[in-house]
Amino acid sequence: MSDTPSEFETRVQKPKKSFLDRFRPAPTALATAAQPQSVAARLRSALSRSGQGLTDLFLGAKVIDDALLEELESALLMADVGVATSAKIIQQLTDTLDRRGLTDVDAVRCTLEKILINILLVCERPLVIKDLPKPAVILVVGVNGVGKTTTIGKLCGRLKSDGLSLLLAAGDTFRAAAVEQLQIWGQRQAVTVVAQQTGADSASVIYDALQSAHAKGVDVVIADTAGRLHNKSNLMEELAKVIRVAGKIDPSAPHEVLLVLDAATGQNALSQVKEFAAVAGVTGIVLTKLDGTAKGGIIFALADQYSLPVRYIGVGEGADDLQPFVARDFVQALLSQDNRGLGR
Ligand SMILES: Nc1nc2c(ncn2[C@@H]2O[C@H](COP(=O)(O)OP(=O)(O)O)[C@@H](O)[C@H]2O)c(=O)[nH]1
Ligand SMILES: [Mg+2]
Repeated sequence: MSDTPSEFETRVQKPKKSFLDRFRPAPTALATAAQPQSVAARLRSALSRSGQGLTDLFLGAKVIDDALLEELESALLMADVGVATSAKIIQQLTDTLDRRGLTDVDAVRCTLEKILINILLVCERPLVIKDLPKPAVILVVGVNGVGKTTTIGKLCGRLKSDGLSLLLAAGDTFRAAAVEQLQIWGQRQAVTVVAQQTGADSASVIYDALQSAHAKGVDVVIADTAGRLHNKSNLMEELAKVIRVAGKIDPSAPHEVLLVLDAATGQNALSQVKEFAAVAGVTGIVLTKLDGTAKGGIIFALADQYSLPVRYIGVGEGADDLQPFVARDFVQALLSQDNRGLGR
């Protein structure tokens, strides 16, 4: 999709200061910071950009006609649901309308909600650590800047509050700043970080971390990796090596390969899934930055094409801004009419 705002997008532009800004914790906020909003409200405000086209549509609509369906399709495309998946949604909606002869805007909105939830239900498979061997080895992969290290920091907070002991592996050995960034999160969450000097072999850092975790009886090891460009084959080979080396300590490791995707990437996220799945056998997705984009609809295309579990969604930079993915909550937040009122 083009980045130039269309007439439709201009019409639904957000106010300058988003509602979210008032509630998002400062980047330095710790997991213990008071939460002024419920989880549902935070999700609603995070998804407001992606869903605003849809909610505006229904608020303004009086009758169900082809024009409304066309506008709906544009709104889905604008939110980056993608051509094929948008067409499927519209088809399912028109089939239901024809069958049930719906003329009421609210009933149509309800039907749309059900269709959207149904698409996403296949992704609602949370990460359950207790079902994994001990230590559970989670390898976090994805291209540069998508939020891997931040997600690891946030995940530490969640898993620690579940009573699990953790160890982090600073597998992004490309940049000194990457190791430091993970160490800062480790300090905040009081979790040990296994690291080596910049330029060291990433596989060897992860090997050390796994040995240490076995020796100490740690529940979970989370390994960070460098932001591999999915079209750079040497970097992908290095990732394959990390996986082979982890398997020397525990043949079943890694038990979870989390692919982090930036929601704002749009349709490019689909090719990232394809490339990383081929090399690393992705078992789960974390979709980040849903708070800062109007492209949250990419999750429908992901669900439709790959059916991979979406383990978590990222809705901000703070320690509390990681939530397990729940299809109904997500769709309701996306379609919530509160967005409009709250955003003004
Ligand atoms: N708004 C927002 N920013 C995020 C989110 N997740 C990560 N970030 C930011 O994205 C930037 C890159 O994150 P980082 O974890 O370093 O990415 P990495 O290169 O994949 O490890 C940082 O400025 C993070 O604070 C999110 O869910 N929402
Ligand atoms: Mg990083």
